Amino acid sequence: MEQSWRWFGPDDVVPLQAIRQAGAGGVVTALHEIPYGEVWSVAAIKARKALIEADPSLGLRWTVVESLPIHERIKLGEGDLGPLLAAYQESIRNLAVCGLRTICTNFMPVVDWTRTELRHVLPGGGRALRFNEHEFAAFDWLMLKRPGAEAEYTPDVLARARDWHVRASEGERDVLLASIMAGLPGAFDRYDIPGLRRMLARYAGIDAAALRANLVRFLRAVIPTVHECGVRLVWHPDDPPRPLMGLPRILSGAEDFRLLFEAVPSPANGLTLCTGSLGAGAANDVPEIARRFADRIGFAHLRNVRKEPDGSFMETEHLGGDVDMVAVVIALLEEQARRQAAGDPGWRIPFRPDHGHELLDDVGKNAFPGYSAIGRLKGLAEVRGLIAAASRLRGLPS
Ligand code: DNO
Repeated sequence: MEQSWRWFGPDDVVPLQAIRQAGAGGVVTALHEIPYGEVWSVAAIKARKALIEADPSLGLRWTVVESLPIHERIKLGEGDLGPLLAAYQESIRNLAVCGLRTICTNFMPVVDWTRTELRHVLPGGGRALRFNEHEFAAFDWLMLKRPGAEAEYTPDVLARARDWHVRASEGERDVLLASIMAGLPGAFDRYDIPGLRRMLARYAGIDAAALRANLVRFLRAVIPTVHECGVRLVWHPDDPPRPLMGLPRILSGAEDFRLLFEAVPSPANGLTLCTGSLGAGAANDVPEIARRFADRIGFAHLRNVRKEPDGSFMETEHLGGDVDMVAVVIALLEEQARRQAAGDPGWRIPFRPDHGHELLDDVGKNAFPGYSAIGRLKGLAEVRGLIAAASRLRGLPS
């Protein structure tokens, strides 16, 4: 498997040298500064590539684009989409010209990954990302005051949400809003409460079926270009894999992926196996999803979560949560072996240690939430050990 590492570009507090020290060779990045819907020019892509390759002693290579974001109007199916679809296709062509072949994206409306706590203190002083159902309910029901929100939570969660809301200071409420909005680094909209209400209003008529139709419309328009360019578009699952704030989410589990690949069967239409996102869904058997959609997997995010009965979850150590990481890695190694036997020159699946705790000197460094240096280094090291052992014991190429 190809060890890689997410880097947010020149503003990332974790520098390229750290990637080398962690033992990864692949860089996962994006032109975060380019607003959604605008073309990524060949010049801009080349400049970022040159930065990654500037020090040959590091041996780094830009391997995966994460993400080439999809404009909200495409998800909404709003207005004339022609220019936005053309811009997306042009960016894909430009990326392909520069040698980039794996492009990750997602179809989550309004907000990307969502947590209520970005720095939950762990025993010993490390920090982790966490989703507290009652805090999210407090936000949705009592801060956003979304009509109908109350009916979507259990009485117990509502009682704890009210309690949290009564006790929370103005500052704590602001922190909750900022945590929920923190999902997307780079050039994107962050909403305040009135802005979020306006966005939700635009989605008022859009249920899961309508959103899915917009996804399929987008794919039918762009997949021919993706395919022609020899690129694979790999869909990141919803995180968490469930509707939020009344917004539908349609890439949350096996049935969603079945529908996606049935609607657009081209092999250029692929999957980012994000074990942590999928793992937060009570109904998701992640190793089973990995095996079932193995041939679609173009990229993997390996991390773990521990679910709690009320819908809350905690980001755990990479091998420590509910997801059977051993079984996932074996599924990926088996798929690699299949690709190698079929003569696919790109048989190695790129993966990155997704998120890490803030550990030791990470604390206070203000890295993007989840993207600490030492925490990810630890996650990568653990997964690397697992890959080495599993490949040796199963006789599979690593
Ligand atoms: C979170 C990430 C996601 C991911 C996008 C892909 O840490 O895994 O934000 O980059 O959803 O489009």
